[in-house]
Amino acid sequence: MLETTAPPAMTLTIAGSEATGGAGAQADLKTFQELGTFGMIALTCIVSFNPKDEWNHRFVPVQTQVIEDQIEAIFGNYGPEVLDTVKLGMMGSPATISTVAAAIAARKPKNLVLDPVLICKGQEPGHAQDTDNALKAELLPLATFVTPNHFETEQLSGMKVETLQDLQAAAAEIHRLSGAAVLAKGGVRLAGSEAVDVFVDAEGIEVLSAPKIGEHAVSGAGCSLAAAVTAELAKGSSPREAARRAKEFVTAGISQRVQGNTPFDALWQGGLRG
Ligand code: PXL
Repeated sequence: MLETTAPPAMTLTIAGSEATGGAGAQADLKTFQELGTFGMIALTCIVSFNPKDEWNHRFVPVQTQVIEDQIEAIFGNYGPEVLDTVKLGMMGSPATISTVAAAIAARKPKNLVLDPVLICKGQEPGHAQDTDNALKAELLPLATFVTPNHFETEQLSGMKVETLQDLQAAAAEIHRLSGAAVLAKGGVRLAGSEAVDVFVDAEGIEVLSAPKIGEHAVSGAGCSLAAAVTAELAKGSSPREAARRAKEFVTAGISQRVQGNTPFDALWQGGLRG
């Protein structure tokens, strides 16, 4: 007799490719798999770091029709009752944001985790500002969970963040504006020996803290954190529990980071394997 086990929880990321495998959809898919879910990708753009130009990001958008086609294929295969948890990563342009916002609004997944990736090294500031505005106007209202980094927390809250108290106030403001659960990342950007993140939902605020591992940001940490939240929500965790587990996943992954020729190391999603 064939042994049958319960089917895995399903997870989708709508995100960009980062070819070296540190960040983006690659980090998301590895995280989804590592945490025991069945992962899928609808690709929004392709980023290729340029070793001949200080590792700046070469950026190519995927045509909006092709983004729609991928999402149609995915939800055609697994309806919203089966696939109820979606992560949004790098969009890269206002046109992509509008396309994804319409596709998501039509399907209304129960959990929508927004990693509000605002700027990509090498993009023009004007373009980044348009993307920032579109993200705030069109995607933030749909999100049930949002994971801004230090810079994105300042942008979304309109507040300056220099201390843990500032991070708490800004995270609470983003929660107030969006209604979403917020996991605002202090990471290595706040002074002190601890890497501190702030979680806020309707039940209140919680500071998540782990000893810093070095003083440099690690590529893929933000993507993996939001993807781990996504996987845990898909498996049925509460937002608060998902935030705690995601922090553990990322801390372990940073301690097992891999080194290449880029000036930043990459998180290894297998960190909890021991
Ligand atoms: O870490 C943000 C990020 C997200 N998505 C893609 C990226 C990056 C950073 O390089 O390339 C595709």
